[in-house]
Order: sequence, then structure tokens, then C-alpha cells
Amino acid sequence: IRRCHHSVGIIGAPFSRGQRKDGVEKGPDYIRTAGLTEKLQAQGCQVKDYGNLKLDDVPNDEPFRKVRMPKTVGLANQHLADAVHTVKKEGRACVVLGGDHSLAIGSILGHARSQRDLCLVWVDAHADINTPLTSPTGNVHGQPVSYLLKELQSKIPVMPGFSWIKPCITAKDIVYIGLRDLDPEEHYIVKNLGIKSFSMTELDRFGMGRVMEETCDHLFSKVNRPIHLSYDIDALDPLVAPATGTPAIGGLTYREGIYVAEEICKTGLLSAVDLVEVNPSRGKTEEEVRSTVNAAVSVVLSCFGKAREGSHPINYQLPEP
Ligand code: B3U
Ligand code: MN
Ligand code: MN
Repeated sequence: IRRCHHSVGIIGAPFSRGQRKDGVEKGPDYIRTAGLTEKLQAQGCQVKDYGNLKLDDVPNDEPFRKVRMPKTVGLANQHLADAVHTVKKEGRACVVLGGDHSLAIGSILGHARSQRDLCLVWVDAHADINTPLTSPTGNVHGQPVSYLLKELQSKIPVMPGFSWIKPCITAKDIVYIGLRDLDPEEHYIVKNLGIKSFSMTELDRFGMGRVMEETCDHLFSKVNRPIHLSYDIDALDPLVAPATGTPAIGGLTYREGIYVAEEICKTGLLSAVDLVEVNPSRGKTEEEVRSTVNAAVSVVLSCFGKAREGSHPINYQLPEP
């Protein structure tokens, strides 16, 4: 028996329609092939793999204004929300392997069905908070937070495929870590709503130690509550995680990226994790793919008890001569 008592449910969400680049739908299988389940089990986790969701394109899915494939994105997230809700009902910490970051809509809404008081730690180079009307690209992976925020509801038009979505979080429930590539409209929203944000500038100023302290102070000032960690692999520097759709120079080191996960684990409050935007087709070499997938696996392992200082069974006894 080890120190870690995590029961973990894994959902693969091979979905790419929240952005334009093929390959991100291969993320879940690459992460599994790198041994995620076996490594979680080896560190003492009880793991159930729920397999990959079947997420099909909806025919005749015309853009809504600029927003691309709204019915397909809406339906995929409905399926994901149901799957996450099932994992939570069965009493497990939920791991969603993406897929692009539009999946956070369904993951967080499904999570919120059983955990009403959840808070959100969003680790990303991007704020993903464009509304359908501010989005410069029309890609939903740059918009998920806007659909989830109660404060933005008057700014969200009625969209095909999205009518089931009801916002479940408020601005004070979110902390951003790693931001460095925001559109002006997104920056306005983050500042205007007063969302707690540790951009790369704050990271440089304070260091990741203080950033994680302040993250927890902000989220748990009144009461402890369940954490939803939405981890975009592009938060890491492209030197570490190059195989992703929109790499942004100047990101988290491997060590900083792992430290976030270790600290979240130490709270004992981690309830669900998204690990998204691993795109094996975007690696220029095998080594780039390997490095990105390895980083993704390591982040999840650290979320569920892997500690760099090492660990040992609580009842360990040294051998007697
Ligand atoms: N902010 C831009 C770009 C972007 C957001 N997220 C990613 N890229 N990965 C947008 O499309 O909204
Ligand atoms: Mn993202
Ligand atoms: Mn991103």
C-alpha cells in the first residue's frame, strides 16, 4: 500500500473540431500508449479507463456567424459532460484526455453537475475566453471559458448545438496560470471581470512557488472546494511541448509545469483534470512528439501523487539483518 489512494477514471475525447488542425484527436491514444494507466497504477492509483468517446461530425453544420461547427462542438461536449458526470458519480477523480480545449465546456459542466462548488485552475498560454462575437478565428477552443461564466451570459448569442449549456462558474472561481497570448478583447474581459491571472510576467516576478500559494489563497479563502484543473499542454514552453496546435514561445519550464500539478495534488482537492491540445501531427520529429506526450503523462502522474522528492509505503519497514 502506498501513500496515494487516488481512484482515477480516464476518458478519451478524440475531438478536433474546436480548431482547424488535424491530429489533436490522436492525443488520447498517444498518451495511453505512453503508459499512463500502468504508471498511475504503479504509483498506487486505482484506475478505470472508460475508453474513447465516439464523437462524430453533425451533418450540415454551417458556421454561426464566425463560429465553426457549432452543432458538432455542442454535441461532442454534451456527450463528454455525460461521461464526466458518470465518472464523478462512481466516486473517481476524472481525467479527460483531449482533444482540443473546446472540450473544457463539457468537462466542466459535467463535473459541476455533481460538484456544485467547484473552482477552476486554467493552465494555458491562452485565456480561451473569447465570446462567439469577439473570436478572431471562430475556433471554439479559444472560447470555452466564455460559455461557462455567469458574468458573460448576456454577451453570448443563442447558438445551434449550445442551447443545453448553462453557465456554472463565476469570475472569482477562476485562476489563470501561464498566460502570454491574449487577444485585446480577452484581456479586456479578464481585467473587467477581475479574474485572478498569473501571466508569464507575474511568474517571472514572483516565481511559481508564490504563484501556487496565492492561487490556493484566492480559491480557498472561505472554504475548501473541489478543483477542476484544465491543463493546456501549450502552457509549457514549445522547447518542452512543441507538438501542439498553437505553440507560444516563452512558456512554463518542465519543472514549473510539474510543480503546478504537484501543488494541486497536495491540496487533496483535485476532482477533475483536462489534459488537452497534444497534437502528435504537429511534431516536426519523433522526438518532439515523444517529448510532448511525455510531458503530458508526467503532468497527470504528478496530479495523482507522483512526487519528485520520492515516496514510500506508509508501513515501510527497513529489512532487519
Ligand atoms: N485567441 C485566439 C487563439 C487561440 C486561443 N487558443 C488557442 N489559440 N489555442 C482564438 O482563436 O481565440
Ligand atoms: Mn487552451
Ligand atoms: Mn492554449
